[in-house]
Amino acid sequence: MVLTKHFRDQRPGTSGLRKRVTVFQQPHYVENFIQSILNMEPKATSLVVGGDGRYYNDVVIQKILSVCLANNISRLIIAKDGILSTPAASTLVREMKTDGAIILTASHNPGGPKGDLGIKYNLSNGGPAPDWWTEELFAKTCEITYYRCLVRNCPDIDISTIGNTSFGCTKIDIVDGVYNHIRLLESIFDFDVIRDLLVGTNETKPMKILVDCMNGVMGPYAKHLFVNILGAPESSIINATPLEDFGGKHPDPNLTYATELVERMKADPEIKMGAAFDGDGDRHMILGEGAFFVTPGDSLAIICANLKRIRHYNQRGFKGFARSFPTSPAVDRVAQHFGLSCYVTPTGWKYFGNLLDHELISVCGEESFGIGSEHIREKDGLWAVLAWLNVMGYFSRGVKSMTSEHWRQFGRDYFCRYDYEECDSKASDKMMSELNRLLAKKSLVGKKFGHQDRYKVSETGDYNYHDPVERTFTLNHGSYIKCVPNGKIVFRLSGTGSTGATVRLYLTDFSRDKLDEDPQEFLKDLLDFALSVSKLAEFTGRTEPTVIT
Ligand code: G16
Repeated sequence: MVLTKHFRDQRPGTSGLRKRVTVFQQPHYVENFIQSILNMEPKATSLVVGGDGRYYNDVVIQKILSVCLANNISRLIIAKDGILSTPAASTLVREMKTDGAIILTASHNPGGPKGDLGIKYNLSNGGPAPDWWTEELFAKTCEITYYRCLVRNCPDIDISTIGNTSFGCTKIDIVDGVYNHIRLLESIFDFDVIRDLLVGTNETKPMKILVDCMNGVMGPYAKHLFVNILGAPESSIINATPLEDFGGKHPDPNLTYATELVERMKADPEIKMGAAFDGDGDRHMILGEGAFFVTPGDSLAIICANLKRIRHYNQRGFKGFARSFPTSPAVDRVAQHFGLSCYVTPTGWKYFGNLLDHELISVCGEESFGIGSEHIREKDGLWAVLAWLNVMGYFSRGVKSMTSEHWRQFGRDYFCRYDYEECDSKASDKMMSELNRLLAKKSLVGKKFGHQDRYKVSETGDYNYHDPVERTFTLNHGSYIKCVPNGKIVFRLSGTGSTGATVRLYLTDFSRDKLDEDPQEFLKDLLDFALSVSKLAEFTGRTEPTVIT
């Protein structure tokens, strides 16, 4: 038993505790947090442990094992070398029926000694712990006075070889996380259809794809799936070696950071589909010929519109869909078309858990490049890419043609997100509270703006969510301005950054017949209005965003 003092900054954000590596390097910091998790789950007897392989993961994993062993957890399932994608962790929890998982990931945030690290806890359904749980966890981190761990100088547990071992009364399974997850995906999709697409048949030539693993956890998964199983050439996979610092890159699959993929697709029109994953493999980006960009909102809608072409959903049927509040409503139109419900949740995958567990929805997604389904309780980059390939194989169509066809049928939802990263926290908080005061007064309602008064403000406020399963309310999940006919502006502060504040500004609009406009041009009037109402430049000093997606 080690006596300790509490840290005041261990409140989890949108997706677990994310901080600079240097914060986790403080003595007792990791052990306090892990002991607090175990104090939250005193009956837990079995856990999955793994992470995205970033810098300092190896040290943290040994600390986690030490605390878990000293707390007599009876079964630990650990990924070989500690490297496990977040969707594979969710798969293992569900298949091995463990009480939960401790997942080391800061997802798309940069890694390395000066980068970020994260720890999150998933419950026995395989999904991220909900708000009430993380709030109680935070309270436990504030009360902690001691933790248990193995004696100092105890040698590290060898996690480099697959197999079973034991330590005291704890059974330890070192597993290959790739295998279980891909086997699960094989039970959902028609791999023969995808193989024919990628390898070609007597009548069709092979379709060239390029998959960018961004030096994150996905390299081994992508090689095994696309090359060994589905027959694509090895050259289809790039940046496939997991690196502690992601090769100095930002492992975020968007047009700004997946530059190699974008450049190579622009240079080679023979590459018909591009995909990129983030550091822990739950996010993905889809590109078509010439680096044609599919917004995540469209990707979600197109997959949902074509679920009947995917074996699992065709056989079992599908119940409903869900999206986060800032995500474009493209999927709502698909739900309406099928006569199904589309739930709108706050930002963060944890809000989909109840809807999936109670079989209210089959597929859900967020604008931040995350889509997933009922098969696990995390977003799943591989699942999304396979869904596209399966449907493309079914129709023998490319990404661009499928997207254009979707717009012709449903109309086009234009979407842009502007991120202003590492702003001054106090200034950003002030901007948001002034904005919320203004929006609560409703004084903007009725105001016209834009070219030829294109928009009229119809509603303003801060988004509150009513969970239909738990019947609880969670408040203040995005300051919004809705406009007729179809415009929407949302501001919120990120809950995953590690320094300063990231202001996110989301813009959406819809057109039934203008299908080929430049999104930034189409949304320019909304952007100008959002910037003037929020006084963003005045408060933060920022005149340009750091990332536009
Ligand atoms: C961001 C995204 C959310 C996402 C969250 C966690 O949160 O906006 O949609 O759920 O990251 O995603 P991941 O686990 O891939 O990091 P925030 O609060 O930074 O906007």
